[in-house]
Amino acid sequence: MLSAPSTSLSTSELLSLYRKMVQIRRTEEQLARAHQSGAIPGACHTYVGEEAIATGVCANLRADDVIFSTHRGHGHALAKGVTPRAMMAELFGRVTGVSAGRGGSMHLFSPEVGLMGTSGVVGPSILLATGAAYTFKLLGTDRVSVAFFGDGAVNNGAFHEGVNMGAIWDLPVLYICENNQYATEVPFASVSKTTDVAERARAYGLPSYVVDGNDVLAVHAAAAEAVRRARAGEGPTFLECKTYRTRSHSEGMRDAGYRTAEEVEEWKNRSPITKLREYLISERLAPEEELARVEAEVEAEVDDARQFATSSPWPDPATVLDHVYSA
Ligand SMILES: Cc1ncc(C[n+]2csc(CCOP(=O)(O)OP(=O)(O)O)c2C)c(N)n1
Ligand SMILES: [Mg+2]
Repeated sequence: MLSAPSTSLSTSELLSLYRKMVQIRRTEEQLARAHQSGAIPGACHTYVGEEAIATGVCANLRADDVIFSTHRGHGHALAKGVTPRAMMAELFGRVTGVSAGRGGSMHLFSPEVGLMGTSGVVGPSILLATGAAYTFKLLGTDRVSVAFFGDGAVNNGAFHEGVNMGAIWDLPVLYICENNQYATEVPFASVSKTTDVAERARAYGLPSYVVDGNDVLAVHAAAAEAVRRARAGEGPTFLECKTYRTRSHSEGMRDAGYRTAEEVEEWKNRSPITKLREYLISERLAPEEELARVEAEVEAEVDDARQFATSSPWPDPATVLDHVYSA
């Protein structure tokens, strides 16, 4: 497993990773509460516990690089530069949302910042990111494309077609598998004889690594090298980030019968946010007061986003056929 025992990042870069993970966590805590109160329609899959992956990967990307996300995409969107205001307003169905209130949680699109979409369909992010990387290569640019996907996507044909194609054409793409060990209620170990997805990917002939997905510094370091390779025309990299979601599969769903309370508790204690916080304090990279200040600023930002979302107008019913290609 790749780890990052020491880091070359500056204090301000480290604080920015911390701020982003806290922003994702606080935003989703608000979203979960709003969903429970009935204020958010549709599904809401939170990324709580997995924040280090989107944060560590996207911190290495430029605005003109693109990411293709999943049904669990709030963290990806925020990490790529969507604001809490635009994201929250979208989940509340308001016209100020990132998709003008028409998409919700699983249809967040913001090409301006390189978010090419969250998606309710498991698997295609792998193919879409491969296609975008092919475009970048044909155009002769040094732009990079990223596919985020879960362990549930790796028995889907898209995985094998996409990863193989990325490898044979040396495309500038990162395959980021967020292995949280369950696909809804199905343990990965029950649908795969090999527990390391990276081992399968390696068979396609691309550099493939297992990374501690709860360690933002390990993810950041692995992604930095993968992005460097991609920009230099050296081809794709596969990173399997081992992690765990600590809330139910989707808000409002039962979370019993397929995993134990002890297991969930154990992983809560491995929160990537706590891990970085303790590291920053113990290495004397940031005093406790500074971290508390960041947390307070994020709290205020997310409160403001919630206010903004709930006070924004609904889409005008007269515009219901806008953006519909065939009516
Ligand atoms: C093609 C397809 N098959 C099945 C589903 C139903 N489905 C929704 S989420 C999910 C599990 C996904 O698990 P994983 O990819 O590991 O992501 P996680 O939810 O763990 O983040 C499934 C099977 C779907 N949305 N799309
Ligand atoms: Mg999973």
